[in-house]
Amino acid sequence: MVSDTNHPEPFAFSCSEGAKRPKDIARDKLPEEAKGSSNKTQNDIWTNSNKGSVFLPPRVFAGLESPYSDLETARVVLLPVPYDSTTEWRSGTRHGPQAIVDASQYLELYDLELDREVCKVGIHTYPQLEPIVSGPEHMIDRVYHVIKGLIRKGKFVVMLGGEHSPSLGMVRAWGEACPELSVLQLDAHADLRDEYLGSRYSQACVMRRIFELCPIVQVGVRSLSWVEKEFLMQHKCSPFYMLNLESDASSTEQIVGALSENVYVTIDVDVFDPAIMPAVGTPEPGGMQWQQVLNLLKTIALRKHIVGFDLVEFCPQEGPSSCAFLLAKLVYKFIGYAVLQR
Ligand SMILES: [Mn+2]
Repeated sequence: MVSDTNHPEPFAFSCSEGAKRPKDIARDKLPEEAKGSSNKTQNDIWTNSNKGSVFLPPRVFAGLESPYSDLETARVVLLPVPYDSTTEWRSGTRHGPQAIVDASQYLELYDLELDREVCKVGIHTYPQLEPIVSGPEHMIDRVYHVIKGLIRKGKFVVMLGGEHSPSLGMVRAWGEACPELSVLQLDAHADLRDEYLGSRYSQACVMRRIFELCPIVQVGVRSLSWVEKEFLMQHKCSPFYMLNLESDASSTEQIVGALSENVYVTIDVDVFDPAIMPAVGTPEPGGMQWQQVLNLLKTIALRKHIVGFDLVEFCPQEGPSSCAFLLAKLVYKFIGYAVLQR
């Protein structure tokens, strides 16, 4: 865990040929007892590898190795923020970042759609950011300072939550670095309350605080309070509600048109339909489908400059392991769209 931008290289792999993962290349280097047809489980192999220092447990996104995982040369930095403090119903989003990194070991590094090995842009997995328990505003500040440092290094930063409130730290940092920033929010909920359970920095207030910084475009919303609806009407804002997305084929054009040139994207994974993404703190029926989300992100990445994104509110213990894999794939594909397409 770290709390600032100066950290040692978390892993030092000795093998660096091409875009391969440790499990692709290391088998012939395993100690004899970890090979062969014995009834060794994967855990046994990790244990044996610790003895012989053959390879390390895969705690890096997609199991990437040097040079593709090196901080200095990576275009992309993944920042895991296992913070989960203001969730009101099903907690456990603190386990989200690790579950995504673990599932990412099973990604194919070649992306059929983009016809590229996306990882060759360099994806560095930053050590998990240590939570602060004195309140979400302090955690938001910590995220803000780390992101500022990574922006100075010219990185494309992807935050893996954790709950939604630290997204404010990301937007604050990008708002200072980028003129005319707008924020695209994919979410089942509006998150526009001024205060919730005694805090103005609760995850239920995150988009209200972001709205105070820059324009927001909300997509996939299907649940909000009357007070939030009134707030939207007062400010002459209207989300792209789930109801309209389904019936209006031109909504993608309208969403693109509502965004400024520089776009930050915050994805609350409860925007997906609970049939494919039940592993969230606050599931809402009737959400977006996989291909629908990909098509939207791809179009926006083609037409706008995506500065960074986050993926929040994933609560792995509430669903099958396919959820973690879906999100690992989403992270990988969206990096491809945002970094390779323009
Ligand atoms: Mn939500």
